[in-house]
Amino acid sequence: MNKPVQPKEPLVTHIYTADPSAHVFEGKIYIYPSHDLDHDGPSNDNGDQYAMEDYHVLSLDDFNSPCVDHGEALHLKDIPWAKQQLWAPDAAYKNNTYYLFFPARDKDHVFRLGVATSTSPAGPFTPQENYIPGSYSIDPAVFIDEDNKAYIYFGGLWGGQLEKWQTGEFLPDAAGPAENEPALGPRFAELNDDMLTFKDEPQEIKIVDEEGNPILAGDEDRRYFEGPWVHKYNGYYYLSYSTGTTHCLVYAMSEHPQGPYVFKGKILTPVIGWTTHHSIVQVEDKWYLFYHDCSLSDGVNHKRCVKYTELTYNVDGTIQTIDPYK
Ligand code: FUB
Repeated sequence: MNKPVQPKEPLVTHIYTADPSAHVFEGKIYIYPSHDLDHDGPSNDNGDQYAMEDYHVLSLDDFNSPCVDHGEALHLKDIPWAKQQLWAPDAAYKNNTYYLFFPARDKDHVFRLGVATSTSPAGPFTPQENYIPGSYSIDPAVFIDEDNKAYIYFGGLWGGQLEKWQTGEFLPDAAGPAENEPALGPRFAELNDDMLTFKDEPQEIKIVDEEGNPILAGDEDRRYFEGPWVHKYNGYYYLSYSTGTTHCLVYAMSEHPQGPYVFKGKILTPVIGWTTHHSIVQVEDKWYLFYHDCSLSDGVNHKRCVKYTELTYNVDGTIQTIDPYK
């Protein structure tokens, strides 16, 4: 694809891509997406249709340039502990090394988080022998603060198995909280300097309303579902995520990386397709939302395409809601 990328258009059309995590590395915009497979297998609430087997890294020199596909950066067959389903990844840079964080089901069908390393932001990445000890569920997002501390956020309901970890152990038959109980929050852990291990056991992040009351599990317009992302703007931490069943990207704000986070509003109204997943990145003096929809496959949920658009803050730090099709 040699044409410059356009806002709200697929970054690439030769492969299906989803779950974009965008970062500026070495003066370019690197995007770490899932690589959706073109198959006709079963589709269900367990997410079996998301049967991805590898990662490709994409990059843009700038927003007037074509998108470059750097090819396969990591394959399932090379990850000793992983059995299936390479879902939404993220990347980070520290210790002169690029780290790719990713979820996959292990040999017991339990989702875990893995790490792979490279000297280049485009990979190829070499996976660790085992998953991060104490890790579980899906959708890792790593945020490195101004003091160089690195934090990982993760977790997703339903196929992402977060409900099954409420006691700290994997209970295969565990259900989520009742509608009038606090919703499950994403998990948070500080990473050790090696970027390969958690400093402490992951903690649950609290998301509350403006009065400090927890967002309830039945509040599907606001409750956490999957796909956490944390960025910092004007000294505040912004936790954004998907609401799942109501298909919105929403955000909450905090003065601390571990929260509690106060719910603020909607970033993106529903896209074509069931899932919605994103990242937010500053490029020079502007901010951008990377997201996906299923327009490239005319609405097939597991054949998605990554897009971007500019994101605008109001003077009070709130974010303007984006309609992906206007
Ligand atoms: O791509 C597989 C899963 O779909 C991701 O992990 C979720 O966030 C959703 O986008």
